[in-house]
Amino acid sequence: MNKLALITGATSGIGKATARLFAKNNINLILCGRRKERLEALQSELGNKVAIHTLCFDIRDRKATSEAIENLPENVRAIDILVNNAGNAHGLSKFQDGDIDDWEAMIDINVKGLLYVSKAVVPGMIERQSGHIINIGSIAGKEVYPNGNVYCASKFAVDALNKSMLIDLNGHGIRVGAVNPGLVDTEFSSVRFKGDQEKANQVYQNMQPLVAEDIADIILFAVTRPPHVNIWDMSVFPTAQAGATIVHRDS
Ligand code: NDP
Ligand code: 8X3
Repeated sequence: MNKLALITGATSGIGKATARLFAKNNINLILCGRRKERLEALQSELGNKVAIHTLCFDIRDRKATSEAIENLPENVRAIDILVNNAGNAHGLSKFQDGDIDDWEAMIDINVKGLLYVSKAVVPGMIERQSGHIINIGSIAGKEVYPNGNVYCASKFAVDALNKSMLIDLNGHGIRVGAVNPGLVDTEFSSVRFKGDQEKANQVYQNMQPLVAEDIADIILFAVTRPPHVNIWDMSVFPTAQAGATIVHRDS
């Protein structure tokens, strides 16, 4: 029988690439995001391969998030794989110059949103004594870099929660693991710089970044290991990167 995966942030970047690759590998999907038209487009694109259910909600909204997941129809309630991917950076400035709205967005989406979704999905996994949770962290959750402050803090929280889930869910047959990417060329930088595409492009200038499909590949690898194998923590850089701020650029 096909497995069923719920992917947050499926409308773009890593989440979207993962949805496409999972569909190719016969994994049924619950696709989440705020942009309804993108969810519908992905449903039309992939719906001839696997069963697709879409959920349109803002992950910052605790009630909307739990209601969306808890009210899933009976045939899509047994979630085998949860990919906690939705997230973004908002701004890149010194701590003292930070915008509190940006700070709140990052904590609400990257940390609290991940918690709301997990809280709704985990009870079913415990009941079935089976499941696999993939948390998308970041090199920013391993290393603090200049001006990264609250984004880094949010991803350090993801790292801590990845460890906590592993420990607390131990004995319930549930696998937990994080994928922590370095530079991946998605809409991430465009969101971070509030639509300033020139600034966003500079992040990946004169170097070859990862693409979303590289991360999707790794996620698929993790979830297709035999049931006794749990890949707990993976960090992934483009070859030109050697740390959060160490990037070799051809000039
Ligand atoms: P994108 O901006 O391309 O995708 C972000 C996704 O998150 C979108 O699908 C978006 O959907 C969703 N999202 C954002 N805010 C909300 C919200 N309030 N409610 C629901 N969904 C939301 O970026 P990436 O694909 O790069 O990012 C995916 C993950 O990877 C993030 O957790 C990010 O921190 C992490 N990451 C990215 C790296 C990179 O260099 N790109 C490196 C390391 C980690 P919608 O707007 O439709 O709601
Ligand atoms: C995204 C990568 O280096 O901008 O998490 O923090 S970075």
